[in-house]
Amino acid sequence: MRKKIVAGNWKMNMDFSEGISLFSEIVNMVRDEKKGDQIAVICAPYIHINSLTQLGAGVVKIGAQNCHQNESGAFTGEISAKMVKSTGCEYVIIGHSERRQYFAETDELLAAKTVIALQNNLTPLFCIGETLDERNNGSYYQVLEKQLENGVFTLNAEDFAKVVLAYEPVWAIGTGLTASPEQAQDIHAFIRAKVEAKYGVNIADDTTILYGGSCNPKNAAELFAQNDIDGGLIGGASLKSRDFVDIVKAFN
Ligand code: 3PY
Repeated sequence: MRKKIVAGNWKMNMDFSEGISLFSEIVNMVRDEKKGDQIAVICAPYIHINSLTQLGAGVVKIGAQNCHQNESGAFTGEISAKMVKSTGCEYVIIGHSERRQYFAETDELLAAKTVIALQNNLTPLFCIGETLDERNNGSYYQVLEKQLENGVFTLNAEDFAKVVLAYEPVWAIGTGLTASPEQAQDIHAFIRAKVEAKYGVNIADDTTILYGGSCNPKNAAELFAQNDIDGGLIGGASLKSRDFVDIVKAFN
């Protein structure tokens, strides 16, 4: 079943007490104000995920922002999918453009992370997106197709059906620029068509595809009203409780 998801990505923000107080505000507001069947998720830094899972009480779900591709071992500073899952967390972002860019994460590595996340019953929020150069030189459809082919289309149909995709144009991340609803819908329809060609119409219809990239309370309703946009992956606006909850409510 296609789901409606609004997932906040706190990135490397919020110390321990700041995280608890922001999250408590979000939970109270979501509990009081949300009307529809949309799912609110906060993808927090690792230090928070266990406490937030307990505080969220299922009203707001928790995700990590990354996991290692190995089950365990001598990887100082890393966290495995199994460890993430053991905190009670349900989601994990894989392939955010900041990880592709600053940590040189390749499609092949991200494919391995997706497999291990699924083996540990985490829902991967798998990100794809083109840079400004790729948008301007017209290669963006090929870039996105390659990210899909090498990152998630290596999965069998049963596993792929558990993945949530997120289209995040790199040129719209942290820049204040947003894809117009038409530009975003065009890409989401393209992604769904690729999923259909690979896995068939039923899986394509059921695939949840989020938009990310400077999504905010002003543009969320118009973006979420597009046929193939099933929610958002929210950066800066997820650091303000009012803004994040207004985006969750943009589906109401
Ligand atoms: C943004 O909107 O800035 C994001 O990167 C969301 O993941």
